[in-house]
Amino acid sequence: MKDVQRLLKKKIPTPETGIEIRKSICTICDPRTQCGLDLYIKDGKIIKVEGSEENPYSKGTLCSKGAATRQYVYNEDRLKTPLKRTGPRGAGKFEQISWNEALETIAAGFNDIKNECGPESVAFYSGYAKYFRPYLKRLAHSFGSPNYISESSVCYQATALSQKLVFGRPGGPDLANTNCLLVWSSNPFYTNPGDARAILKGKERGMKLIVVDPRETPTTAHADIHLQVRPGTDGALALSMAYVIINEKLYDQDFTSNHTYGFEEYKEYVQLFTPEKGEELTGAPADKIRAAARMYASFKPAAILPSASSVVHHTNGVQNYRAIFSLVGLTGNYDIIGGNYVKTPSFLHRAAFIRTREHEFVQPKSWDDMPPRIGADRFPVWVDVIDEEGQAMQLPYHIRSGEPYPIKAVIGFGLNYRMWPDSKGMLDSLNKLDFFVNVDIFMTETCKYADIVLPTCTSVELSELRCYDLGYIIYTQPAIPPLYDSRPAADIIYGLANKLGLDDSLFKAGYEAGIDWILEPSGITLTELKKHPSGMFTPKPQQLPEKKYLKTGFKTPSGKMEFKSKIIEKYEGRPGFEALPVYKPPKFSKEAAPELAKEYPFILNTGSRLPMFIHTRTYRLTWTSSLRPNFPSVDINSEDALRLGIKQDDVIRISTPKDAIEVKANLTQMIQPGIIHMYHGHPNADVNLLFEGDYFDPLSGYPGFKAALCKVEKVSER
Ligand SMILES: Nc1nc2c(c(=O)[nH]1)N[C@H]1C(S)=C(S)[C@@H](COP(=O)(O)OP(=O)(O)OC[C@H]3O[C@@H](n4cnc5c(=O)[nH]c(N)nc54)[C@H](O)[C@@H]3O)O[C@H]1N2
Ligand SMILES: Nc1nc2c(c(=O)[nH]1)N[C@H]1C(S)=C(S)[C@@H](COP(=O)(O)OP(=O)(O)OC[C@H]3O[C@@H](n4cnc5c(=O)[nH]c(N)nc54)[C@H](O)[C@@H]3O)O[C@H]1N2
Ligand SMILES: [Mo]
Repeated sequence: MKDVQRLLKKKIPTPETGIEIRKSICTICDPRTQCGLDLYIKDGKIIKVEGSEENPYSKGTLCSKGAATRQYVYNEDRLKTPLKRTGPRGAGKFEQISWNEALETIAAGFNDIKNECGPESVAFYSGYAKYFRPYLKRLAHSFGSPNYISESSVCYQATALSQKLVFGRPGGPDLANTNCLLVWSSNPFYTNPGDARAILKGKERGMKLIVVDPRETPTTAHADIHLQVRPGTDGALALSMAYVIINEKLYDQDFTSNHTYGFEEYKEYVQLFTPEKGEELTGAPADKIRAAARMYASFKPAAILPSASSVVHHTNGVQNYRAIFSLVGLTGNYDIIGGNYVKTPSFLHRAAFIRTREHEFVQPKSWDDMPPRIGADRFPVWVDVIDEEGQAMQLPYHIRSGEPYPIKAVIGFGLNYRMWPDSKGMLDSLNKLDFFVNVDIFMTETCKYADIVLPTCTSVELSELRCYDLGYIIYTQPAIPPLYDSRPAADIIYGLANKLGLDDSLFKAGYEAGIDWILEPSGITLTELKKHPSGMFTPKPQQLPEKKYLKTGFKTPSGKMEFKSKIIEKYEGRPGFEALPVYKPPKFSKEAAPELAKEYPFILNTGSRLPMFIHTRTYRLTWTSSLRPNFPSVDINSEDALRLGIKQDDVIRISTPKDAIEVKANLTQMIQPGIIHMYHGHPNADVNLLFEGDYFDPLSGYPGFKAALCKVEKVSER
């Protein structure tokens, strides 16, 4: 074989082979991972993908999803051109149209609605993708609509809400410096490789690890103590740990005396939760509760790693998380190195230790100058605490009721109706709209119901700004041009701003000028960033002192850390609005609904992540789906399966009072007997059909995805 051919076969980048390496980031997972990519390009095509050694976060590693980048980018489901619906909604009949026609039709439709009903009648939605959100939110507000909403209304925001109620400013776990990590309902070995690496490193230096999880997972396998609770009982566990910490005088008395509000009432309430009571309520043994409380309170500094989803996907989620975060204050671990340390986000919730004007960019108008956001009437605490967005879970109700004003049009960037509880109800609501536009990379089921569908492209086909918590910043360059006639989401947003005729100087200045404007206070420019295709460390990282509250106080109504919430106090009397972090079992549980539990004896827990899937995104990739060939399936404990005569891959029916689905059984020891677990979002077996749309937490509006009741019957042998 000739030399060049051999080099070509091995995909070696040289001038002779014409193969070159371009840098990018993988955003199939979003937003905390963003692993660096080395893309081998030949004749404008990606022929090979590797993790980039230069990226200080991922250091050359990639997970199964990132390794399948080529299947994601070159997928046959990719949308190729803008489309206009010609058949009935859902039929998938479209005709190709030009970008100009598409954007003009959308702009004319939105402006008509604005003139007839007001700008608030158009909602701007983002699915799980993140990079374009600042521009989308500005578009909504600049248009005059308060209704920028996103998937974060079922992810992260309620965790933030709980922390903000307690501390004002959320503090993330300082994984690199902690001596005791309490992982409360997360499984980073499947969901966040960076955190998993930090846990392994921590273990090497002797860090203690406590994990609260109803299942056995790779994370619990590393734990010194695994507290295996029943789903949704986390509040009781936290209060029980507080009982031990307070009564054994392991708490930080200086902090509780000088910097907190409501400690005496909290202390009194906690007395109801002896470890024995804790065991009865949660299923975790009293001795382990005692041991965990002592360990967390004694090994300093200690940090809590929360989840964006598991604890808040409950009808009592915010109260449970308030009880959990109260432990951080109780033990004096708030805003210290190695504890839950407060970092100011620079861009898209990540802290690169630079000052930016992101907030001014995304919030060009004050909320007071716009009509109330979606969900404002039902979720006043959300409006008081969450600055970012409306409560997207209320979108279907708002569309159906037309109250307090009609919603006539929605433009979704990655809208997937199966994300909502009562997914069928969500689809019915979308079908009531006058005008529905969806932007996606792929022709999804939801796109089939849209009036106009716009094709966008993947991270390797565009330029985006990202920050990493380790003080690193990158502005990516396209490794290949956008495929077919697709466009980066930001281009679509800027194009639409233009066609809508918005009088907005930052939109008129263009995408890159906007980013430079955002970055200006940091002194970093895009010109500089472009010289570093793999990104760069922040030249002069901002110093962040510990205990910033000593100078500024807490950003809460009392100016202190609040065991008792003054914000919730305003609404006391409404069911679920108790100022103390009061524990209640999930609304549909044996404890709270014993009659229902007789007919529906299993706990239904959904959406625990699998390493190869990310919501609905990677089902279509051959490599990732081959790692889980019997998918979709539902997890059932082997003992329960034996009792019900169910074998691996038999078809079983899961029913709730709302609906039923049929799906293959996956026998496992990972979950406890009496619990059924199912992944969400699969078109062939959509578990979100089984949830009532109003099965939610009254404080946050989050659905009780992690604990409802169901029954299980065998349908057929495999
Ligand atoms: N591979 C992959 N990674 C992902 C995602 C993905 O889809 N795939 N999604 C991303 C997103 S959007 C999110 S929000 C994060 C979620 O990230 P994680 O929170 O780390 O992941 P989950 O698997 O949702 O939940 C973690 C654990 O919570 C446990 N759990 C379930 N119910 C309860 C409960 O009531 N109490 C307690 N204490 N634990 C409970 C589950 O058993 C599970 O092991 O992952 C992100 N990363
Ligand atoms: N039962 C149950 N339901 C759940 C959960 C659960 O645990 N249980 N978890 C909830 C949580 S925490 C989350 S975060 C949500 C996630 O739910 P979704 O937001 O629905 O998540 P995805 O399927 O990742 O993304 C939606 C769409 O965005 C498209 N997309 C990807 N990248 C881009 C892009 O750059 N631009 C555009 N325009 N589109 C893009 C994808 O192709 C996909 O069609 O699901 C929630 N739903
Ligand atoms: Mo999420």
